[in-house]
Amino acid sequence: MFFHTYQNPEIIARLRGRADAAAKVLGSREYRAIRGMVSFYQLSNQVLVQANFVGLPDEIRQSQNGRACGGSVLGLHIHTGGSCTGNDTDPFADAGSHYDNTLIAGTGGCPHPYHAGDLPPLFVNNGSAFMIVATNRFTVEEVLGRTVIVHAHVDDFHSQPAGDAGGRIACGVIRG
Ligand SMILES: [Cu+2]
Repeated sequence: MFFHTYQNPEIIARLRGRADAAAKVLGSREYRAIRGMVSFYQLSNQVLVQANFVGLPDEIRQSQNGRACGGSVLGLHIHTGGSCTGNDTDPFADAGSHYDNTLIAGTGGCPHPYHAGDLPPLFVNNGSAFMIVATNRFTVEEVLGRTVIVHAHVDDFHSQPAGDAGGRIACGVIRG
């Protein structure tokens, strides 16, 4: 096999092997159908994040001529907290805010979408979604014990502090 210069042989080789960490992601009480796995692979200078989901809400909008538009786009982030627990208004409140490894007590951190834990959203196809991205914003070691959160709406990659992505509908703790 040969690789074009724009392909990364390290990435292809690692995805064949075992992940260094993964989060088993489950929907909240209102979104019981959601099941997903988000896997993390540490490369030499970046981390591959691979997300696989089924059972996601998928709202099909219609074009002006009545044709079906693309499915839902749902915000996906790593949050700082280590527990998928919460309260009546937010089932995953204890996941905390977006993971930002630049925070020093008493100072402001990075704006959204420049938090370490900010990720591309999930593009839903009939309830399922698949996504791989490379990021150098964190190491696998740093995110162990933190949480992956799926949101009810698209992340606008602009609004502060979290992209106006709506409620938290699924959560999983990242484990090695
Ligand atoms: Cu989030």
